[in-house]
Amino acid sequence: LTLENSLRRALDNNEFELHYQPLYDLRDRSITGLEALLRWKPRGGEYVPPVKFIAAAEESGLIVPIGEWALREALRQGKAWQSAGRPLLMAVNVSATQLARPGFGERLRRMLQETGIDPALVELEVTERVIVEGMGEARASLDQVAALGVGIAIDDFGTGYSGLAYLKRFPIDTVKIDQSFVRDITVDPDDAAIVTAIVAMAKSLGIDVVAEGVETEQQLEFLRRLGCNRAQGFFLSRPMAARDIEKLLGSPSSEA
Ligand code: G
Ligand code: G
Ligand code: MN
Ligand code: NA
Repeated sequence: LTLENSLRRALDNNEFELHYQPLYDLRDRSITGLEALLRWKPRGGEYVPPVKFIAAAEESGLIVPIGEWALREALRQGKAWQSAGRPLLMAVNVSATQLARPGFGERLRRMLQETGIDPALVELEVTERVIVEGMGEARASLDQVAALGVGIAIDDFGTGYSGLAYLKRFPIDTVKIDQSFVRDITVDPDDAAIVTAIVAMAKSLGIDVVAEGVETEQQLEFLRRLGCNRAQGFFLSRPMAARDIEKLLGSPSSEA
């Protein structure tokens, strides 16, 4: 069986799941949102991480139905938590191929309506590739996403060689600093300088900043001192299944 055929079958057999990684406000270490991350669990097998199948899904075009399943499932879960008194930001990765497909904005509008989630609780994560190649349909899709009241985040920020002018030409709400800049931030002055510059620039443009890949307390403290107030990473929390997120959050009434 080719990988493409396996993925096709996985979709038919409902073998995809979403895990969720919490996003934190570093000032009080509260959870402000979640990033939905696709997982494939073949029947009777182990989880297959996205690095093993996203490329094949992109090449075959299967990323479109798989990504659409993931988006709908994330919105459904986000609405369930919204209704349970846990209105958290739900961040969903969307590939360039998905956005370039005509009708993306309309399908998103319908999913918002069907699930009933507050659009202000939804953010789509796109890479700079979307911007670089973002003439035509992808650009139109991003404008429609913004018009629906859904946020747009630039994922892996700083790795895309796309220049910076687009930050004011596109409706960008958030940049997510790529984990490659965070890894050595406490020991590499260049990385610290890059992160400092990103934070300052984003602040002056009114754009939110999230640092990715925080794996140590030292990195976290360093980021906080640089003025980066939001982060995610294994040190704070790993991606986990929905029921484990619920355990982590506890019941909203128990905190009142
Ligand atoms: O979970 P992990 O860090 O292994 O994810 C690896 C990559 O897979 C990330 O770059 C992420 O953007 C991508 N990815 C994860 N979930 C989804 C999804 O639901 N849709 C799309 N298009 N990409 C995803
Ligand atoms: O490209 P994107 O940012 O969407 O990818 C997110 C991926 O990063 C997920 O697969 C997630 O598992 C992974 N990730 C999240 N936190 C950390 C971390 O602290 N360290 C490392 N190495 N990977 C992380
Ligand atoms: Mn992401
Ligand atoms: Na990223």
